[in-house]
Amino acid sequence: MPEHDAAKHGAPKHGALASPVPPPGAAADWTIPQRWEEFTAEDHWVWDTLFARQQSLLQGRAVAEFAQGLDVLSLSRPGIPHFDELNEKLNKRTGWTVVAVPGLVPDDVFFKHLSERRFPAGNFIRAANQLDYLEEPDAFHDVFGHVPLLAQPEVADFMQALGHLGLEALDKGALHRLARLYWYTVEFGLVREGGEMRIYGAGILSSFGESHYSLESAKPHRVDFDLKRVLRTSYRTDTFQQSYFVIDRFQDALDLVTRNDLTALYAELDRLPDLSPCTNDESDLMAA
Ligand code: HBI
Ligand code: FE
Repeated sequence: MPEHDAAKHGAPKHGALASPVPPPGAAADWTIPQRWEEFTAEDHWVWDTLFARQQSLLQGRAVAEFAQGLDVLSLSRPGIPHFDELNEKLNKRTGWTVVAVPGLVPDDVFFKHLSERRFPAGNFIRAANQLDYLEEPDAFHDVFGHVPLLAQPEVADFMQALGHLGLEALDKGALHRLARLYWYTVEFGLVREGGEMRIYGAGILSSFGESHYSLESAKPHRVDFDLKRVLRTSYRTDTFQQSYFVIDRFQDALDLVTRNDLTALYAELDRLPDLSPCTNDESDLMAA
């Protein structure tokens, strides 16, 4: 269970407080029909407004593959994307499918979907008078923030690997560690591109404030990705991140999760104290 809850600043609260049984109308895997025709003109206006604002802001800030993903999936067309049309393109590229869910789903359901290349997207969009406030991941965070990079083969493989690792960690009572890896990569990851830092984390890509803060503020630590350190570092869901972890290539992230025995790592790290995202001084790390 994530360390803190109550979301602010556009970073949706991940971490399932979902009840164990699917709500009425949802399948056993919590999926629901998208019923795209039921989205209102205001819902589409919210999507278009957030999309236009983020698309211009992310130029020169997001990793190049993000804009490429928006392009190959035709996500620039107005209105909330119709999942059938979106999945036709996405499935051809990396075999992924976006499925509609009512909201947060239980961790086991979430990671099972990822392990089978299905990305659960919240089938609702935030209110027009709350463009920068989000309780749970909505369609804008999930589809704009997560889906474009699922068109990128290494990211597609990485997300599926996290699905399997999530189910494994659940069995081992180590979900909090895998959730940290998910959080500091998929949600709040930074990557080097041509010597510059760029954004690839969905929690940042879908947040106006954090798209600025993550690259420009002097406050947060931006540290080289280190698997053990990430698995030991807690995170906040109610503030902008205090630490960002930077990878050099998506392939590196994939290699890290496929070439390391995470279960053995969990046992080793259980003998060490957790690290706060606020600290960056070696002494804390040396305590390892
Ligand atoms: N459910 N719909 C949805 N979206 C998420 O991002 C999500 C979830 N359930 C669990 C969950 N995330 C987290 O626990 C993981 O990030 C660890
Ligand atoms: Fe997310």
